[in-house]
Amino acid sequence: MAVNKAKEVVSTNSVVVSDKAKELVSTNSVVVFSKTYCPFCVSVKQLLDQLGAKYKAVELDTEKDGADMQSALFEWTGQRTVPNVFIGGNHIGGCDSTKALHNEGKLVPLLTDAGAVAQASA
Ligand SMILES: N[C@@H](CCC(=O)N[C@@H](CS)C(=O)NCC(=O)O)C(=O)O
Repeated sequence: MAVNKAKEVVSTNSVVVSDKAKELVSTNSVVVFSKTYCPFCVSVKQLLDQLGAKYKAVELDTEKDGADMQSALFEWTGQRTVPNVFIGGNHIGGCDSTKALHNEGKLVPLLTDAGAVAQASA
């Protein structure tokens, strides 16, 4: 009985954490799920800073429910690593994918469409 109750709590918690991740993604034009010590995360945040993009960084190593959120992100996106980047509600991927988009000239348009960078004035 106690075991079942514990399972119920764990499963309720993962639903809550999963909803929290989805809420963050739907209410911010850019979200970087990150870890403070991760060099790939630092690199992707530096790129966004250089591009003048507004973004929400969620540092999973300092959040109380960070480990649960990382599991929820894995279930949702199939990606276990950080950074885990979302733009305009869409899953982009990690550092490599974000940089590849930038090298193809596709990152700034995505950021612009999402409202994370100002439109260049004519
Ligand atoms: N190729 C990946 C590398 C990402 C990566 O290896 N991140 C490490 C942290 S530096 C990671 O998530 N390790 C597993 C973990 O922290 O749970 C990318 O481009 O994002």
